[in-house]
Formats: sequence, structure tokens, C-alpha cells
Amino acid sequence: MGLSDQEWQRVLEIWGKVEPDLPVHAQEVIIRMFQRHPETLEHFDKFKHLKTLDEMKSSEELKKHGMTVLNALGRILKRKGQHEAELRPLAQTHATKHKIPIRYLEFISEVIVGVIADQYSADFGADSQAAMRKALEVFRNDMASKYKEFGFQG
Ligand code: MNR
Repeated sequence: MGLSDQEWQRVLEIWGKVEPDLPVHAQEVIIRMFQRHPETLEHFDKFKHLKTLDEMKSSEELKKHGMTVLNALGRILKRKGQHEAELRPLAQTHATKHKIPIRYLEFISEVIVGVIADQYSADFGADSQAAMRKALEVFRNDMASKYKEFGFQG
């Protein structure tokens, strides 16, 4: 279930390439999630007024939120699975306050892989993609077990 050292290395190598351009990708990830899965938008009191792609693109708050999400994810990935301290507070808010189903974490995971694949195709081959998918799956599984501790079925 866990990742091998080589798989973590692949994950952190591609993340290292993505990180310098995080603001651009962060915005793209959130917008793509809202466009492909409009039900996700309804969970955001601060974004559900955004009706069009242009409105989403010009929202500074949306960019800021994207950075919050991807920075948090980066910190988690860098723990290479030893992410209890990072995951617990995140699972708590997402289970008890934001009430985000695990299915939505699957949506955003696929979007993240897709955005990286679009921008870094040369550096994100099949092995790297598989490693990133696996890392995101570990993240989701651990979120799901914490959700249960907090009494949210997800
Ligand atoms: C807030 C990280 C996925 C919905 C936050 C915050 C962080 C965060 C950090 C700010 C602190 C807090 O409230 O815990 C992540 C990471 C995700 C992820 C990492 C996966 C990679 C999702 C998905 C959502 C969602 C998927 C819905 C479809 C929300 C909402 C807030 C929030 C709603 C509160 C926004 C506000 O300020 O009003 Mn999240 N996330 N998140 N998240 N997330």
C-alpha cells in the first residue's frame, strides 16, 4: 500500500518542478475542479457566487485558496507518508466543518494529475504519474480513516 523510496523520489521530483509555478497551477486546479464537477463549488460559501469562467479567472480569492490547498498538499507529500501531524487538522476541518466527501478528494486528485500532465508532459512519464496517483491515494485513504474517527462517513 505504501510507496517505495523510488516512488516517493518520483513524486517529489515532479513536485519540485511544479512548485516554482504553483500560483498558476493552483488557480488552474481549482477552476478545473469547479468546471468539471460543479457540485464541488456549492461547498464554498465564498465562491458559489462565481458563475462564469471569467469570474473564476479574475477572482484573487480563488487564486489564494488554490495556493493554500497546493501548499498544504506539498507539505504532506514531502512527509512521504509520515503525515499524521499535517493530516489530522486537515481531516478535522474537511470532515466536520467543510463536509467534503472523499469522492471530491478523488476529483481534485485527478485534476491535479491532469494539470501536471498538461504542463510537464516531458517530466511526467507513466512511472511518475503512477507514483503521484499512488501518493494521492495514500493521502485519501488516510483522510478517509480520519474522517471516520471524526464521525463523518465521507
Ligand atoms: C479549506 C487543503 C481539497 C473544500 C482548506 C484549507 C486547506 C485545505 C489547507 C484551509 C484550512 C482548513 O480549513 O482546513 C486542502 C487539500 C485538499 C483539499 C490539501 C486536497 C488536495 C478540498 C476539496 C474541497 C475542499 C476537494 C471541496 C470540493 C474546502 C473548503 C475550505 C477548504 C470549503 C474552506 C474555504 C474557506 O476559506 O471558506 Mn480544502 N482546504 N483541501 N477542499 N477546503
